[in-house]
Amino acid sequence: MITFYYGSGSAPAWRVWLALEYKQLAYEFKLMSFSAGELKTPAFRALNPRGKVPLLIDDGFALWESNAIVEYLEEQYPATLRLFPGATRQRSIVRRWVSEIDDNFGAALSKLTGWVMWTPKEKWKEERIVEARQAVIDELEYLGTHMGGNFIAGNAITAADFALYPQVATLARCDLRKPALGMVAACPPAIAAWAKRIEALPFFDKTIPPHWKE
Ligand SMILES: N[C@@H](CCC(=O)N[C@@H](CS)C(=O)NCC(=O)O)C(=O)O
Repeated sequence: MITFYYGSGSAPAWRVWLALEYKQLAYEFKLMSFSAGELKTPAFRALNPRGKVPLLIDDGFALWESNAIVEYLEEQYPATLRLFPGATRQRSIVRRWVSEIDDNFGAALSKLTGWVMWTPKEKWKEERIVEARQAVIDELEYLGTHMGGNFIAGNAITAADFALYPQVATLARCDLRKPALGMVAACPPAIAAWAKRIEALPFFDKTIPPHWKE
């Protein structure tokens, strides 16, 4: 039995949720509260000493780190829909994309969210926000130009799509907090169309972070 520990709004946790749903695996869903300190309790730290989500427990086996979890699900449940399909080279391209997404788009986005989402408005510094915004837009352009087809690594859904989507979705949250950013409007058409493809997946609505629906 799989137990999935999740925190609302966490992009890495969302990527695991998308993978679980895509693979149609049965799991128990544990919604953890960041603000109530549920990830820092001794009981949770006994499961994940880092005190973070996502965390997966599968028949007593505890695993954290979203990318490791998605790869684990792929290998442990080979009869499910594949997220690393094809021959060795195609799979290596998926893994390359996942790394590229985290190291480049993810890094740029985390600067922007740091300056906009997690800095009190009275401490905002316009210069560094403008710089971080441009770095995210540059990465979006890169992704839009180099994606392999209808999806990031080609014409089939792979782990690369689920690695990226929650981070792209976070752009709308940045706009909510600072509408002048216009991050969603700045998405290249190829990325906007790709996001719509992910949002059209039959299980997608279920995975929207619960507090975003409020
Ligand atoms: N590299 C990790 C990142 C996990 C992570 O940073 N999780 C955050 C939420 S996005 C967390 O649980 N933070 C809780 C805390 O630091 O208190 C992964 O991909 O799973």
